[in-house]
Amino acid sequence: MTAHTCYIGLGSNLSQPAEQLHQAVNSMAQIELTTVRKCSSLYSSKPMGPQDQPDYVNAVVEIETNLTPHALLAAMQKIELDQGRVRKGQRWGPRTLDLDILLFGNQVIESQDLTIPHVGMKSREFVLFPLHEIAPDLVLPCGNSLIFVLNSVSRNGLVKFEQDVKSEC
Ligand code: A4P
Ligand code: MG
Repeated sequence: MTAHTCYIGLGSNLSQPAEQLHQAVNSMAQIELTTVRKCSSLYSSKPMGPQDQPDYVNAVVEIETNLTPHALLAAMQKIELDQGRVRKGQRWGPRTLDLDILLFGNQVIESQDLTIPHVGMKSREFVLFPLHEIAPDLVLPCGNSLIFVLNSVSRNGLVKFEQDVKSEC
């Protein structure tokens, strides 16, 4: 089995978002065949999508896993559900916890329920800045460096907290 380095984007804007993210990282550390390697700081971000919802807290975590991409997706969705995620069908609406698989090694995956790299990641400041904090030299599967992509987006009010998403990282 091959170990893959993966990046997970975390977001929450309901029910004590920072706490939701801490708890999610603790749960990720319990996933079989998976190790949490690095955690970004927490970031406060303006909502993308409907504006009549609270600001988000976002972070990015690096993990190493021997799971398949779909097994990892299932593990992430279980954590979302365990933390009270209710899918109400509103696109980009408020949520207790959203866990997106941003990158899975250098793989490109386009299946019905899984797209990697994550569709929106290249245009989202709340993904790119925390990702750059923990992986400054990253090159994306498309061949562009992360710093090149990062330079094309605005911070859009993104603010870094002093605190890490998980102090043990
Ligand atoms: N799916 C496909 N690819 C992936 C992937 N790489 N990682 C599928 C995770 N899931 C993936 O996701 C819908 C389906 O996407 C899943 O069933 C899975 O099979 P979902 O989590 O149920 O729905 P969603 O999150 O509401 O949809 P979506 O389009 O993923 O929302 P986004 O794009 O995650 O946006 N504003 C700020 N500031 N910060 C945020 O974090 N997040 C959102 C949600 C809106 N606005 C935000 C933020
Ligand atoms: Mg999602």
